[in-house]
Amino acid sequence: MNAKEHVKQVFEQVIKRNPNEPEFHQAVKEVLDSLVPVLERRPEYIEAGIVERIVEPERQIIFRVPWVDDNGKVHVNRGFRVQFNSAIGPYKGGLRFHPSVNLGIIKFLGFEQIFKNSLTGLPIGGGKGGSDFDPKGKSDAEIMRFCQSFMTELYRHIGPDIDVPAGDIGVGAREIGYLYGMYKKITGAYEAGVLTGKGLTYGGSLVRKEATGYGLVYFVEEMLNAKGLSFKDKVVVISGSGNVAIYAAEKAMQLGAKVVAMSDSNGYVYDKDGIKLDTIKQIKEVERKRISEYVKYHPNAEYHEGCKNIWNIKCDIALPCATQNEIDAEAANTLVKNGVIAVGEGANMPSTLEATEIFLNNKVLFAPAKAANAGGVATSALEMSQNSLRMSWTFEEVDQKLHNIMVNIYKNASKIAEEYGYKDNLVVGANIAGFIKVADAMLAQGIV
Ligand code: NDP
Ligand code: 2IT
Repeated sequence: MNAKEHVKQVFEQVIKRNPNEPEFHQAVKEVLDSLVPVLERRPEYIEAGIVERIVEPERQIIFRVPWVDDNGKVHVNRGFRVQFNSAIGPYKGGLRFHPSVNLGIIKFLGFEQIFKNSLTGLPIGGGKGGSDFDPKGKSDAEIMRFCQSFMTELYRHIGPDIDVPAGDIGVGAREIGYLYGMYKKITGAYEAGVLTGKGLTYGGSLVRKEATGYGLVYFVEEMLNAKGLSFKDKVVVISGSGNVAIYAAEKAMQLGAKVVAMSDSNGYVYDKDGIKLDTIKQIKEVERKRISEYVKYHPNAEYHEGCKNIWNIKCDIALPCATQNEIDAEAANTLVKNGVIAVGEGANMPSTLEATEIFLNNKVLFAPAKAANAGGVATSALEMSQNSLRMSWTFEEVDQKLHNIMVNIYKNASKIAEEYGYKDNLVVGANIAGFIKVADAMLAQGIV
């Protein structure tokens, strides 16, 4: 069968079989469209049903998570773990705690994770999980009880050689600590490699906290360097003010850029003299408050309600680091009109399909999420290595490895894009490069 027709049929089946999951459809569409030229060259992938199999999770687990709040009231949330593909390693991917979480969101994230993890060059399969639990406004004790309840079900599905969760939106070092404590208690074994993003006192890796943001900036710097450009003296806008956004800002500033705006889900701050990152860290990492607090410390900065308008700020480099579909066609057109040179996706799928098209058509240097934010999971895999070795590497060692991985991902994605006739299109390059390794492993392992 012809490759185009094959991809079309698989996509129709995905829509039919997974109704009401628009984010999952979107993620699949982008990848499948990129694969046509590979399938034309490699008909054995079609014969072995690789595409039909890769869009179907190996296993999807949905479970009840009951917990009791500080006033004694009972709540019931829903927990998810989608074990998408284990062809090249144990399932690996974060847990997201956010009220918007549903099966379709976890599937889109798990699907993306397959290709991202493959791009790192490390032996990790793709998975994702989470809950519709809202951590905002909850006490530490409530967060702990929720995490413990979540783990009393999740533990039976995970393990250092089976499935290794980590953080994502709403899940950071605090949550990983509570999750790990309960896993250890239930199993009665010190299996440090079952979770990553752990604290440094019990098996965590240096640089994991910084890794996604730093990795994003390393990737974008490489993409800029290839065109004789760099972060130096560039004006940068970063959405979000969570883990990814904060460390993207830190590295961009270290490379000489000026970060002028950051946001949360309520609004954004604009500081034309450059955001003071220590203030953001204090508000977000220590006090867990809203970004609007920033102007109390820096009265010359502006706070604006609503997070979307952050993309109206004129900038050279835009780094969306909050959530999916935060840049739509309108925002993309505004960024282009304002002269944006590069867009680097720190969040997963932050640009809609239309927005991505607009960037590519306007020759904006575009670093797609799967490639550009892979530094987090890559460093998680380095954490797993250190846990297996029962050793820990220095900050410099891990940072150097992370840097090399990001440079390699850039080189592979851009080389493959060019080989297939899509020079400078890193969307196609990343999708193809990520796919081939997984597809070859699936081919070798038979129809399973
Ligand atoms: P955090 O929870 O630390 O921060 C998330 C940030 O994004 C917060 O500022 C949050 O604002 C904002 N945000 C979240 N959801 C929305 C929404 N629906 N609308 C507007 N703003 C929103 O998460 P991370 O920094 O870890 O994750 C950010 C993105 O990066 C996600 O897409 C995640 O999947 C991706 N990612 C994360 C990796 C990691 O290692 N952590 C690795 C690779 C990708 P508020 O506090 O108001 O909710
Ligand atoms: O989207 C992602 O890559 C993550 N949230 C990190 C996953 C991980 O296992 O470190």
